Amino acid sequence: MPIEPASASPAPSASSSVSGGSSVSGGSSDGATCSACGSGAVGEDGRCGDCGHLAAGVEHAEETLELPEDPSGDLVVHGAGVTDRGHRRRRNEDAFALTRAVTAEGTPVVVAVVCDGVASVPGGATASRTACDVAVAAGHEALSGGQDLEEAAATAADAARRAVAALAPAAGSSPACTYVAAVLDTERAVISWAGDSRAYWLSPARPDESGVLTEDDSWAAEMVAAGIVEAEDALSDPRAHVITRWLAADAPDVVARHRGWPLDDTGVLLLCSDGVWNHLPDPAVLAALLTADEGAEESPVDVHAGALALVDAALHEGGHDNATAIVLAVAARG
Ligand SMILES: [Mn+2]
Ligand SMILES: [Zn+2]
Repeated sequence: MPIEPASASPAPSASSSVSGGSSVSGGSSDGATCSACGSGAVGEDGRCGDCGHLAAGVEHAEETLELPEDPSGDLVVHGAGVTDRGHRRRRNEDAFALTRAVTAEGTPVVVAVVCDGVASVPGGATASRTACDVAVAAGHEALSGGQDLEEAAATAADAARRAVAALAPAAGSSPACTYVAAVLDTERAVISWAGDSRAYWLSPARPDESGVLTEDDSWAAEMVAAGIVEAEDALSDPRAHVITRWLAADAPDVVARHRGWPLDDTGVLLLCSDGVWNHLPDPAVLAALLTADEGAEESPVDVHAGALALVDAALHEGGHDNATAIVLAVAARG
């Protein structure tokens, strides 16, 4: 079993915690044994027939989620995630998880993770799938055990780090991935990251209030932050997208960074891999791709259509990389 904590406690099945359903295609692990429950067979759709767990390397997958009845609040969270292999890469080494958890006090919480497997070493798809599964399992356990959002976010990121590090063979290169996660209730989110997958705050009604919540762990971002290179020059440098932090056995300084963010009902939290933001780095452009949900007046945007639109826009721009987006909208309960 390559997955350290998940072998003892299977990751919560995404399909059991979604209300809007899910779909997936092009699984490359058809016929394999499920890495989460250890007994089910992975079907043509990339999912375990027993527990619903999503295998690594799935070409295209979608999930939707709505936060369950919140006894204390008048806000609700709608979420949707989409990942796609893109047009140029042989397989999808991105992965995502979108799940619902409950705190010790009974408050519903969303735990969402996007990881991007590093393509230059083998095992990127396994690294990203492992990090997502282990992070949500550890995050759920931490929340039900009494940890607050900040503590649970740190617990999840650290569990993911250790699990990906444990994938490393005795000799040779270590499977690696980036990590960006959000642990949120209807009032605030804690964002965690290592690498260049990003979190954005998007305001469809006021696009100029949209912005990036994470700082890339990349050559370009570090050169600009240090005042060594101008932003325009940094991004055209061949080293621009070399990441400076990641999850792996051989990663330097792999403690994820964390940032708190207050939520209100006017905006949307986006988690995405660089396959989306490389094509569409401008937060206002991303916000403009989200559309109002005509059918559900309680959500500021149609989260499923929004996640699909973001990934489709990246594919339309060339789709050079795997592309993944999770859209989380907080809304006043209707
Ligand atoms: Mn990528
Ligand atoms: Zn299974």
